[in-house]
Amino acid sequence: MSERRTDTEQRPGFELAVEEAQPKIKEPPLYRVVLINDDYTPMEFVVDILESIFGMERTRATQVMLEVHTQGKGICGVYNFEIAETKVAQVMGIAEQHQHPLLCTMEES
Ligand code: TYC
Repeated sequence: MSERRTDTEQRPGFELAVEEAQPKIKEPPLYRVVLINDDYTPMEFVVDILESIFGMERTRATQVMLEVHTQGKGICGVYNFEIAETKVAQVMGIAEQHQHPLLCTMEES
């Protein structure tokens, strides 16, 4: 009985082309933590927040606060979901304790 072979099996010159599968996992998304301007929260309070929660030097914290003040919003940092969410909660918690209307949000980057 003759042996049956197809082009894609055993004949010389008909090797199978092997394509590597794409990895099925994606990098986790990152989130910008954003401060929103308002007319009531003291500038000094915002600078303190940027230093204590976002680890900024005073000069950088002042720049970012002024950017928020003049542009309406500004980025405090970019983090994974859990860290961004924690920072937003910390900012909102401290603002609430001091009865300032400061708003902080996160957006996918
Ligand atoms: N606009 C505020 C003021 O004039 C200062 C301020 C800056 C408030 C940044 C909120 O996210 C903010 N006192």
